[in-house]
Amino acid sequence: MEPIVEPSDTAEPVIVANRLPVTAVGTGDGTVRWKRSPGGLVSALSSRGGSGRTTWVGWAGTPSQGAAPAPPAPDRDGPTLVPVPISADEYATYYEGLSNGALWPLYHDAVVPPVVDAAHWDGYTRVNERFARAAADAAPPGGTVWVHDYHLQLVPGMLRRLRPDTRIGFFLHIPFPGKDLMRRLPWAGAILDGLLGADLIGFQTAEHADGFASCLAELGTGPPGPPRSAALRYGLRRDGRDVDVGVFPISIDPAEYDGLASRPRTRARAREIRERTGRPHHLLLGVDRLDYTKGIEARLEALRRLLEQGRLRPGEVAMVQVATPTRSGMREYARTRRRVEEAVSRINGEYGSVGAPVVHYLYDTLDRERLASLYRAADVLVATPYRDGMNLVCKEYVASRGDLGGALVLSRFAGAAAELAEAHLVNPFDPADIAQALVRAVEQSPEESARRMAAMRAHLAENDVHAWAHLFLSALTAAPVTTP
Ligand code: ADQ
Repeated sequence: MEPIVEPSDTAEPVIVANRLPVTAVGTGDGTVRWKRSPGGLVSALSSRGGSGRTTWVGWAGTPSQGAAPAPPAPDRDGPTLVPVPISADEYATYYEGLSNGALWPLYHDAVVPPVVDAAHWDGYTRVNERFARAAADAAPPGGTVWVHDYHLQLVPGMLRRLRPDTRIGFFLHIPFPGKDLMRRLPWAGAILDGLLGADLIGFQTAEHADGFASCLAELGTGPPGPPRSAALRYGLRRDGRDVDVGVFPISIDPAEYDGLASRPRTRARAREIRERTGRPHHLLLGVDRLDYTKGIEARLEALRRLLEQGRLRPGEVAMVQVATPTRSGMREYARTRRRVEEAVSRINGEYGSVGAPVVHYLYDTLDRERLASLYRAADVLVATPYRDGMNLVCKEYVASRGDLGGALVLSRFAGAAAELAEAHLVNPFDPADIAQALVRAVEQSPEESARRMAAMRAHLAENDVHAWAHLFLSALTAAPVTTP
């Protein structure tokens, strides 16, 4: 099969993601202000750098009637922004309903039951169609389009029909479930079909890619075959095209956190944090979106047990838990917030004293410099998701520890566990296991800390976000674009 279109000169891809890298915030006087959007995808892609000609298609973050608000003019090196409007009704069906009420819990091992509702699916389909059209309008002839995440799984198939000349990549930031979970979704076949519109489908871990393969085998077009190259995991033919499936663990820009954390001001702040938390021997830290998948309650329960058993003592141990507000209009999120705050109160009620709580809890979004000072201050970062595509927070922590201090307690069910073998790996469903790991982490010698931290930092230095984007885009552009 001969290539019918030469690759475009435009080196940078069109990025299609639910969110633009900025969010429109109403100011009350009818105008909007733009601020950086929360979340891992924005963190990862906005630190890629050198994105002069990138176009970014996405939602501005606030439901609108009619046209989306005009985006800010691009920075000198920033991407051109193409906002996709989403109405209040579509916010309820596409975003809260199908994406976050059905797909998010299902893809995270159904830690809460997914909500199945045909009206949500209709909204999801409609909004995916709108994104596909916007991408089709934005892509140059023979251009590359990189679609992101679970909100937009129908876009590759729709875009392929609109613009068969483009190369289409899809990357899923969250886990992909195996067939036993996926079959709960009445629209599993349509989602698999939508994804197969891509030339390259990327997952965070081999386990997620294998889940996708099991779904194809049982609920889709049949099992995929062997990969076309050693860098990929599976390959298949679809309507006379090659579709590649690969594993591309996302990362961060470690140099950025290394730089931030070693600034004198950050280090001074880190010392101040230790003062303000009562100069504990052991300072534990959790940083998460306040999401039921993140296992915040699991780690609080582990800490409570250690205090109850007297294995850690108030005054000697303190914990900072930063929880970023997220999806706060949804019932499960409100419930999780309540449960987390009850667990914090219970620990402080039982083991804290006036002016000296054990858990310092912030329901807030912090800037990177503040995060870096917390990372630098903490003896142990505790990341205990029940399920997580990757978990960038633990990588940010490692990158911030140029002093080779600190320890990482990490869930086995985070994608990052496949890479950071020197972390203390735990089963987040077992508070006794987390507790045991916390004790090991606080008791490890400085030499042991340094050994583990140096190994994890070496891994990150080789596998940063630039390498991630480069590997994905090279795999995507390696093959000629062909039609049947
Ligand atoms: P998230 O579920 O958002 O990302 P994560 O990977 O940990 O999870 O990224 C969170 C990002 O938000 C980090 O960059 C972190 O610094 C930032 N953040 C968290 N709490 C914050 C706070 N209080 N203030 C400011 N910033 C805060 C999804 C998937 C992950 C996957 C990423 C990227 O669920 O598994 O790693 O996408 O693919």
